[in-house]
Amino acid sequence: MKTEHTIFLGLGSNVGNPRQTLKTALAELTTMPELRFLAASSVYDTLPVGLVDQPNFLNMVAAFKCKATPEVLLTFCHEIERRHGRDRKREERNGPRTLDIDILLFEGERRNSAELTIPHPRAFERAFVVVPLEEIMDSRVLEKEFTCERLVKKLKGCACRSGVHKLGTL
Ligand code: PH2
Ligand code: MG
Ligand code: MG
Repeated sequence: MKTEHTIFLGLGSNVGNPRQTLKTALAELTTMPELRFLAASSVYDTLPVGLVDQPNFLNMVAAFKCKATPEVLLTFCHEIERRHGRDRKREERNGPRTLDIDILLFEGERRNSAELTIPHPRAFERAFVVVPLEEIMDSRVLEKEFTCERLVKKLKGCACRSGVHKLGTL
């Protein structure tokens, strides 16, 4: 039996039918044999960050137990994005997208390559991640640097809490 690691994913969408896309994407993640669903935040309507002239996003965060490596998990995320019409070759940086699935944290693992940086390099400065993440934090122990207390402290230190509005459950 392979070990399971707690992981946190950030989901976002601002093209097409974002609510339906998030719903389907979460269901697709949940049915993967390597992933075991733990918790999902509410859905938030969020002001676009990075490139402001685009529609608001819907964002949420979900936690799973994962038996795959971060690299394999990333290929799953990309495959689900692709199924929802995402074309990475044609898109603008920080621009509109049908579906974005980001690996925010992966218990016990760090990465620093062009393809994959874990913990996610910008996530903890962004209200659209921080606010939903706070909602599903509990006593789950993450990698040493992200024990729950430290993560909560880091999140509390984020000055960027505006521009996100809770819509309710998915
Ligand atoms: N994702 C981005 C860039 N800007 N803004 C919001 N509100 N939500 C996002 O998910 C988002 C963004 C790049 O992935
Ligand atoms: Mg992404
Ligand atoms: Mg992203």
